[in-house]
Amino acid sequence: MFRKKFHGSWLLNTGEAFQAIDDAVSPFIDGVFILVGTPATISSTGVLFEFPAGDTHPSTHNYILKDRTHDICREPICGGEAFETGIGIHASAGITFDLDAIRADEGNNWNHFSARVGRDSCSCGENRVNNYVILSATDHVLAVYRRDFLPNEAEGVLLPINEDAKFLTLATGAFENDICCDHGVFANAKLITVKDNQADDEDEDDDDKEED
Ligand SMILES: [Ca+2]
Repeated sequence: MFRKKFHGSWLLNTGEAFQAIDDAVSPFIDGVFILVGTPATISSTGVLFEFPAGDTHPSTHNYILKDRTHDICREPICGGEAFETGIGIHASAGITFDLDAIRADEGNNWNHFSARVGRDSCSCGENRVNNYVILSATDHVLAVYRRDFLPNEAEGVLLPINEDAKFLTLATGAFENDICCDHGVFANAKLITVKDNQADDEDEDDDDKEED
């Protein structure tokens, strides 16, 4: 489900909405989910998140994409700006990363999640998405970023992460149960180090491995 390759059709949920990812496939991805109902399971340990009912939909379109949005032929465009890297999520779906696996692989020398969060230019008029960045412990949610976006809108997000956070979830909800052109984008998504409350030290030890 997490690919650069274009699948090109609707993906209806079958079975469990949350699909845990085997470590042999990727130790950094805890799981993926289609947001078919609320509250929704967002981690392999059973963390539940109460999405608004309007965020749900029986399907998503295409995979969750590395370095592409669902305007598939181009590099990630977020809020009208082009990026080399990013994660594209078509509503209604999400992906959860295993922060302890990233710590074990790369060390724990980062303390924030950073991204340009928004939409590409695909438009079905006033149809909005809700984009989320959710931090969780093994059994409860710790912190949530949420904003709704129209096409071509975006904003910078900087979310502190402490040792209690075991999972990082990126999700795009339908907002009003309509997913036409609901292309959520998390451009330049990274785990970075912020010192003295300044975002001027972007450690290169980012989460690119999450995107493999
Ligand atoms: Ca929508």
